[in-house]
Amino acid sequence: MSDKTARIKVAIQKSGRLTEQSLDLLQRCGLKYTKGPDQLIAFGENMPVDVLLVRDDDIPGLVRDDVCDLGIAGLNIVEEKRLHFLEQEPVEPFRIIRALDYGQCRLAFAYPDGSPLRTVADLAGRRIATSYPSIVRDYLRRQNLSATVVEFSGAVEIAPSLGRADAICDLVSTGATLVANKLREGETILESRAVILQTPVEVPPEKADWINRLLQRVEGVMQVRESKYIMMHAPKAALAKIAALLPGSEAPTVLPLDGRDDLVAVHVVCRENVFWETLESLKAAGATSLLVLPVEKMLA
Ligand code: PRT
Ligand code: ZN
Repeated sequence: MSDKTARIKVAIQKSGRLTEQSLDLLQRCGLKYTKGPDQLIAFGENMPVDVLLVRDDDIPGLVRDDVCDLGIAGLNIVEEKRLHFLEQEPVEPFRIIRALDYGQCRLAFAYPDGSPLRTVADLAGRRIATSYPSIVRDYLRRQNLSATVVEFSGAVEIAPSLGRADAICDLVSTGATLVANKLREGETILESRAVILQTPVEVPPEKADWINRLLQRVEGVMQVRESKYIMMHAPKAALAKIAALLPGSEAPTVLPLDGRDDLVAVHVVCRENVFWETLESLKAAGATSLLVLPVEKMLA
């Protein structure tokens, strides 16, 4: 097999809300890259991994067609395309293998202020503007509702004021866009975040090996983001109580302290964020010299 086919291709968004965090994730997985002259491909220098920079809408198709082995896109786009591809051919077009910790938003209905429409049940026979026609149709079908889906490729929120729709179904994060357009948020039909997709096609072993390594590193990066290393001094008598207060931790390392029979040093990795309240409870339980450190890398 030529070196070219053995390289893993990962599609990510070229320029948009997910770009920076997707590139950051790959860098944290150890990837160093140089961008090609057209800025469409970033070539991995130290791993057999190249990154294709494309519009997010193209990512599910590139992974389905096995042009790319992996892709990172919002679940909203991924689910929309998945339903669309399934309408064409009843085989799963790709595998969604990992939810990531960025790109959070929700796909929700919204109704114009002052409109008699209040819930999904009121949408029977009405027009709904959306950029997610397959997801909305699928939802209406499952709710046994018949309504007209009007497809908009952008600026969905202005459809009601243009007289093009009675309600919309669009992505919301803070809700400010809805408020600015005099719309009231209704039911959420999809909770979304960035996800990793994998080609449905079986990959050769040398490629599979690198894909697994990359995914294991993603796992490590995700865990590290939440994890903290905590160090403290604790009275031996309070060890059990202190251990019980540590959020999401494994068995702590307990070390003797020179010249002290009553005190020990406790070191522990917590796989959850450590809040001030936790530190205060630890202190109240007798812990002293508390130190919380970020974790740089982790490999389970
Ligand atoms: O050019 P390309 O096609 O690649 O980019 P795009 O314009 O289609 O996508 P982009 O960059 O806007 O968003 C990429 C992905 O980010 C989306 O597919 C979602 O998975 C995720 N995401 C997270 C969001 C939002 N939050 C979000 N708030 N995508 C869009 N919005 C929009 C929403 O459509 C609405 O217009 O922001 C507005 C609402 O925001 P709030 O904060 O006012 O509620
Ligand atoms: Zn897009």
